Amino acid sequence: MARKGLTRFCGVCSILSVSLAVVLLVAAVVLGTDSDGINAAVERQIDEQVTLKPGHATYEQLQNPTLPIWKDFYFFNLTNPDEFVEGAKPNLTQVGPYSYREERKKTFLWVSPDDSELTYNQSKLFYWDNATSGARLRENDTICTINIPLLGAIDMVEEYAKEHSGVIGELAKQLLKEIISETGARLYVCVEAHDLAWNYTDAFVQKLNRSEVLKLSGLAYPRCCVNLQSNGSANDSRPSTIYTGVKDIGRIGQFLQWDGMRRLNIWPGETANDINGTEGLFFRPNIKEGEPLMAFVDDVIRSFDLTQEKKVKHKGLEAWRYLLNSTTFLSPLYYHPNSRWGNWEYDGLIYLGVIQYPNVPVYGSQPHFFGGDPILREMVIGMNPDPKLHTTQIDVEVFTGANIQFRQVLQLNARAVRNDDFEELANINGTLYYPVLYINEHAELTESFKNYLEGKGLGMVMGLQEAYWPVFGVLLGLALILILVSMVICGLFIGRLRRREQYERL
Ligand SMILES: *[C@@H]1O[C@H](CO)[C@@H](O)[C@H](O)[C@H]1NC(C)=O
Ligand SMILES: *[C@@H]1O[C@H](CO)[C@@H](O)[C@H](O)[C@H]1NC(C)=O
Ligand SMILES: *[C@@H]1O[C@H](CO)[C@@H](O)[C@H](O)[C@H]1NC(C)=O
Ligand SMILES: *[C@@H]1O[C@H](CO)[C@@H](O)[C@H](O)[C@H]1NC(C)=O
Ligand SMILES: *[C@@H]1O[C@H](CO)[C@@H](O)[C@H](O)[C@H]1NC(C)=O
Ligand SMILES: *[C@@H]1O[C@H](CO)[C@@H](O)[C@H](O)[C@H]1NC(C)=O
Ligand SMILES: *[C@@H]1O[C@H](CO)[C@@H](O)[C@H](O)[C@H]1NC(C)=O
Ligand SMILES: *[C@@H]1O[C@H](CO)[C@@H](O)[C@H](O)[C@H]1NC(C)=O
Ligand SMILES: *[C@@H]1O[C@H](CO)[C@@H](O)[C@H](O)[C@H]1NC(C)=O
Ligand SMILES: *[C@@H]1O[C@H](CO)[C@@H](O)[C@H](O)[C@H]1NC(C)=O
Ligand SMILES: *[C@@H]1O[C@H](CO)[C@@H](O)[C@H](O)[C@H]1NC(C)=O
Ligand SMILES: CC(=O)N[C@H]1CO[C@H](CO)[C@@H](O)[C@@H]1O
Repeated sequence: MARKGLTRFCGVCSILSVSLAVVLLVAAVVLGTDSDGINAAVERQIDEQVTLKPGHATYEQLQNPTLPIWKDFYFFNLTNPDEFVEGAKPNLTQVGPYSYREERKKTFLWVSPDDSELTYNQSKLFYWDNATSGARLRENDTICTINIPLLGAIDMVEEYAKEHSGVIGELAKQLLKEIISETGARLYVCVEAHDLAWNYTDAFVQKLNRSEVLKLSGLAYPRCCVNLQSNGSANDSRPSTIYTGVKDIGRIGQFLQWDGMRRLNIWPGETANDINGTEGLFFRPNIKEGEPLMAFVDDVIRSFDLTQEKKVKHKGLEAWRYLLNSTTFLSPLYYHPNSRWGNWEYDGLIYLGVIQYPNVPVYGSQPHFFGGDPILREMVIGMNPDPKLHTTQIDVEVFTGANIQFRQVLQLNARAVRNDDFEELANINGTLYYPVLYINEHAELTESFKNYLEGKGLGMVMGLQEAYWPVFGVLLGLALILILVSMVICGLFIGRLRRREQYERL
């Protein structure tokens, strides 16, 4: 009787341990072969965590970003203005960074009833930061550069004269010449660094703005001042609407409406007027290898294609590095898809005249014409392109899609064309793309932003990912041990039974 009980106990025991081992084995095999399934489960968890809802990191970051952002200005100071006026190549010396801390604040105005769209307005303010500016640089340093409003006014009057041939056109030119000589405008201006970056005026600009005659002919300058950059989002204060990711996580952060517009109406090509991509501070989560992204850059009022380059690591966080699509700066004369953005002659530029108000002949490029036609660098003295400094790169954290570090660079150039009617432009050698300044808007991952992301669920996700293979190993090991143990126990037991049976038979 006791023997029977013992046999049954042992049988149950080994059946149990074998089935547990089988379960563990199956779990390990599932984990090993169906890592996609497991990853999908983790991804769903992340998707849910990053939607723009109160309490989520993305929501808080959108409203009030804690990753510190700076906008740095590097000016190309004209050191030989008198020779330049006489026809010499401009000799430019880079001075900078003149560094401003950016404060981007959004006021959330409305959420759609199904939580899928969020409407806000935004203010972007900039504050001088002595600590991150170059040593001994001050906002009141004198910077000399080409006279952009003069180039704009001459362009405008020439355009006008083409449309009104004969006396009227000639009169307009004559009037502009009088204003130039009356106000003492020259081919270059020297102004304070702060003012050149944000807001400056002079007698010439004011006269253009106030002249009654110019006003009558529609040629008046519609502003009191020259604003290369705006402090306070003058043009970005009407509401914008973005997707929250609740319905379609793939579109999280993408614009439905920007600054009150669903489409732009400033670019010549249809698709150029689409507002595609996010504002660039975050993208969709779980980005795959090779996946392209788009960002809408409000400073230049257009979208850019971003191309994935490689994985990088910052403070232990993995990120995909994105670069501007290599076609971005190709001349539309040779790369036709770019003609939707207007026209430019040389590789390395983009036309930005349409975003200035009024249209002035301003072109964007990478700093020091990096990657551009060498002709551009030879037009002036002082260009030293460097891929380590002069390209745009955006590092997007692989799980959450948060932009954790970036460098967004843009140089502004004014086009001057030789014009024998105006003595100021009579000594220009053909067409000159004159670099005025370049801007580096940048952020570096801080320890506190990293901790913030980890506290908001990224830590758990990374833990899951890191625990994955160890857990697989432990499961497999346990299963093997259990099988081994039950084999040994049963072996021993069966052996003893046999011996006992043999003994009893004797
Ligand atoms: C810029 O160049 C002018 C001469 O053209 C000079 O007077 C001025 O000090 C320079 N500014 C800086 C910041 O070096
Ligand atoms: C340009 O200016 C720099 C600094 O003022 C000077 O060292 C250099 O010789 C100049 N180059 C030319 C070609 O004039
Ligand atoms: C931008 O505007 C704010 C508020 O009016 C002001 O405090 C700040 O100094 C301005 N920044 C610049 C660069 O002028
Ligand atoms: C600005 O920063 C420099 C160091 O870059 C420092 O020597 C200087 O005292 C600071 N000036 C002010 C006004 O804070
Ligand atoms: C420039 O500003 C500093 C203070 O930031 C001041 O000490 C200096 O006198 C100013 N220079 C001029 C030429 O106004
Ligand atoms: C620029 O400065 C002028 C004063 O010179 C001021 O009247 C104007 O409001 C300023 N414009 C902006 C956009 O800050
Ligand atoms: C001159 O500038 C002011 C302020 O920037 C603007 O309101 C006004 O309309 C301009 N004048 C003309 C004739 O465009
Ligand atoms: C955003 O909208 C609110 C409420 O309508 C308003 O008080 C605030 O001034 C607006 N902010 C900007 C930057 O336009
Ligand atoms: C850009 O946005 C427009 C309008 O939302 C859309 O029709 C178009 O497909 C988008 N283009 C790309 C490349 O995503
Ligand atoms: C650049 O973008 C265009 C679409 O605008 C796309 O067709 C092309 O494949 C992209 N090139 C690279 C290198 O990403
Ligand atoms: C004018 O431009 C031509 C090329 O377009 C160049 O060969 C020549 O050296 C330039 N002259 C001056 C004075 O810069
Ligand atoms: C592109 C764009 O919307 N520009 C606007 C900037 O603001 C001025 C004045 O409000 C408008 O006239 C422009 O259309």
